[in-house]
Amino acid sequence: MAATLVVAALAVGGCGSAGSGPAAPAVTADGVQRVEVAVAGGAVTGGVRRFAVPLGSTVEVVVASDVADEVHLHGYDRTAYVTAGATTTLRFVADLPGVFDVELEQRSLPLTQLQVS
Ligand SMILES: [Cu+2]
Repeated sequence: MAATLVVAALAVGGCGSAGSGPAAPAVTADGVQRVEVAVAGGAVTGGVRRFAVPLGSTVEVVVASDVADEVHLHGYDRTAYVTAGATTTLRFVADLPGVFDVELEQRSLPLTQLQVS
């Protein structure tokens, strides 16, 4: 659980273009695209990344956070609340193509980007 702090190595934040293209999420046994994000100390552990998910697939964005906030998926306009020290899962069908930001709404903290195509 309490992994090392990789955050500092990854330079300053900002929703940078991740450089090396989108990553592939984990896929569960039942075909769900699973993107996991952890927030600790006001930053996304490992940095903000973009994930490519297939159009029409079921996606779960799993957010673990050390602060309470609202997880907001733009474009689809879906929200899920997370309490401090807990995890929340935002599950939806990716039926709208494009690139969509996920953020901690109250802090305007970018969490990840989903590229649906
Ligand atoms: Cu938002």
